[in-house]
Amino acid sequence: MKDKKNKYLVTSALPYANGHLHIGHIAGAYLPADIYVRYRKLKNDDIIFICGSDEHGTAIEMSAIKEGVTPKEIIDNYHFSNKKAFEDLGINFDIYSRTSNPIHHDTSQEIFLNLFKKGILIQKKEKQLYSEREKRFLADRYVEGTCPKCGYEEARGDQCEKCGTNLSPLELINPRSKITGDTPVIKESTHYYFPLGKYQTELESWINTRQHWKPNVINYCNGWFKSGLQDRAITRDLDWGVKVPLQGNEGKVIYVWFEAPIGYISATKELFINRKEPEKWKEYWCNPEVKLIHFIGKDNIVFHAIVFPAILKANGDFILPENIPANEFLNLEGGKQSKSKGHGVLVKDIVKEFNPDVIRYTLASNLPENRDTDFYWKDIQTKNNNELAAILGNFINRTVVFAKSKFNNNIPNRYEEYKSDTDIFDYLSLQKNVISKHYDNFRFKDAINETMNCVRAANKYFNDNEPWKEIKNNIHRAETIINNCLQICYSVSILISPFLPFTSEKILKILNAGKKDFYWENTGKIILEADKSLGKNEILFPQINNNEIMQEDLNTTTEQQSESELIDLEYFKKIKLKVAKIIECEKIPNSKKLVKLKIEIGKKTKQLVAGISEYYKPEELLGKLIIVVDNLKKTKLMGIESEGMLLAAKKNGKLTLLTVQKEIESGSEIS
Ligand code: B3M
Ligand code: ZN
Repeated sequence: MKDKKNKYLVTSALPYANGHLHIGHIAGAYLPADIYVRYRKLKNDDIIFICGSDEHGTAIEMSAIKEGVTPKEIIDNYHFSNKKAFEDLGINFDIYSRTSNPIHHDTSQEIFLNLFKKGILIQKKEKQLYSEREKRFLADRYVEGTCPKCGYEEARGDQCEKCGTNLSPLELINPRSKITGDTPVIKESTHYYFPLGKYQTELESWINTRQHWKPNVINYCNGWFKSGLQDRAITRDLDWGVKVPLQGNEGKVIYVWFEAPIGYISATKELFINRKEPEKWKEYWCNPEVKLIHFIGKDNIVFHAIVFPAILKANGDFILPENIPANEFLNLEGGKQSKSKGHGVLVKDIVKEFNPDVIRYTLASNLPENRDTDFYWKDIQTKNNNELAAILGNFINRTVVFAKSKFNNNIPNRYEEYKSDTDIFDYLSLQKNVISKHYDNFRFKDAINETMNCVRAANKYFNDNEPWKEIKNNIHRAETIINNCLQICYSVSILISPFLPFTSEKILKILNAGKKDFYWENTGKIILEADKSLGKNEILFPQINNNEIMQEDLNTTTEQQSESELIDLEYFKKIKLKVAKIIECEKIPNSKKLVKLKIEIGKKTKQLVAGISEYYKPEELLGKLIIVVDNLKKTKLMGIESEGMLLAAKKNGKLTLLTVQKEIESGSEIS
C-alpha cells in the first residue's frame, strides 16, 4: 500500500495491579481503544497503542501489608494475570509495560527534576499524622477514625464512606492506624506541590479549542475550572513508589497520579528500545503532527484532561492530547462493577466460557459512550444467536457451503454483471465511508451497527438473487452470484475486523485468502481470484443455550471482598453461636413473614421472632435443631420481643433454615 498517512499515539488507562480486570474496565477504556487502533491500522495509519500496569500507590502497599506479602508479589501476580486477560480478549497493545520498570522511575524523576529546576514546584510544610510505633507518616488511607460530620466510627482518612464527606486525616476524631491500631501523633512534613492553579487560564483556553470532545468530558472540566484549580501535593510519605529525586527527601515518593500518566511516555520509550530504535519515541511524544488519544473511564477525566496536560505544558517538549473520549460506566445487571466490591464479571473468568469475539461484540454494541449502560448475561446469548450467528455466521456459511457443494470447493468465475451486483458493491464502498466517519468520531456503537447493516444487505443480496434457482437454468449467473458473495465475505472480514478480530481471521482462513489486500479501502472491491480453492468451513457462532447463560448468571463472581466488609477474628469470636431446639411455634397474626418461636438452648429457653413463615409451616418447625446467635441485644418485631436470631441460607430469594443433626445437643456452642 501507499505511504502511511496519519500518526497516532493511543493510550488506555493503566490498570492498577492490585485487582483483576472486569468487563466494566474493558468497556470503558480498552475495547474502544483496541477497536479504534485496529481500524486505523486497516486505514494504514501509523499508530502505536500503549498500556501497562499502574504499580504504585497506597492501595497496593496496603494490600501487601494486609496480606503479609511484598508489594512486588502483589503487582507481579496481577500484572501477568491482567496482561493475559487482555491477550485472551484480543486487546492488542504494542506494549503492556509496568510503572515499576526502571525506565519509568527514571523518566518520572527526570520530569519531576525538570519542573523543580525550572522553579515550578512549591514546597509546603504540612501537619500530618505520624505513627511512632510504625515509624512513618500515615497516608490518608492508612488512617481511620470517627467522622466529625456523622459520627461514623470507621471513617477513612480521605472520606467517610457513610455520609460521603471528603475528609483529611487530621479532621478524624480518635484517629488510629489501620494497620496496627496505633494512635498517631501530629508531625510536620514537607511536600512538593504542583501549582495547578497557575495553569488554569492556559488550560481553559486550550480546552476551548477542543469543542469536538465529548460533552461529558468538557462539562466535567468546566466544573473543575468553575471551582478553581488548586495547588496539588505531588509527593507522599510512603515507601513504595518512585523516590523523590532530591536530597533530604528520604521516605518520600512521587504521588502516584503524578507519575502514572508519565508511564505512557516511559512505555513508549521501552517499546522503541525493544524495537532497537531507542530515539524513536520522540517522533511520537515530541511531534506536533501526532494525534495523542487517551482512552479512559469517566473517573479518570481530571487527571488526563487537566492535571497531566498541565504537567506536560509545564515541562515543555511534549504534545497534548488531541482527544480524550472518556466513557461512562458499564454496570452489571443494574449494579456498579467494582474491583473491590466483588461485584463484577472478571475477564479471566468470562473468557474461559465464551468466544472472545462474542464478548467483544456484546460489550461493543452496548458501550457506555454517552451514559451508563448495563451488562446482562442474557445479552451474550441474544447477541450471539440473533445477530452474530443469524446474520454474520449465516451469510458466510451459506455462501461457502454453496461454493463447496455446487462448485467443487472452488471460487467460481464471474460473468456478466447485473445491476444488483454493482448495487451491492457500491453500497459497501459507500458504507465504509459512513463507518469511517463513526470511528473517526469515536462513535463505536454506530460504526458496529452500520457494519452489521452491510452483512444484512449481503444476506439480502443472496436471497434476492436466488443462486439455488439460477444454478438450474443459468449456471454462469449462479457462478457470478456466488463469486460476488465470496468477494463480499472478504469485504465483511475487513469491516468486522476492528471489533471481531478472531472471526475476521477465521473467515480469511475459510476463504483461503491472505492479508496482502487486507485494507479498509478494499472494502467493496473484487479481491479473490476465481478458480482458487476454498479452505475448511467452520461454524463461526455455535448457538448458546439457556443453560450456559443461567450457569454464568449464578456464578457471577463475589471473589473479592471490599475491605470494609472484612471483620477481625476477635470481632467474630464475640458472636456466640449455639445449637437450639424449637419447642413452640406460632404464626404472628397480621404478618406474612413472621413466626414466634420458643427455643431451648441447653437449660434455658428464649423467645425468638423470625421471618420464615413463608417457607415453613409451624408444625414443620417443631423439634428442629437450629443455629442461633445467643448474645444478640433484645429487640422488638411487630411489638413482640425477640432475644436472638436464627441462621438461614438464602438463594434465589428462598430461605432455608440451617439445621444440625440430632447427635448434637441443644446448648452446644459453635466455634
Ligand atoms: N490506575 C486508575 C484506574 O485504574 C489508574 C489509571 C492510571 S492512568 C495513568 O482507574
Ligand atoms: Zn460521616
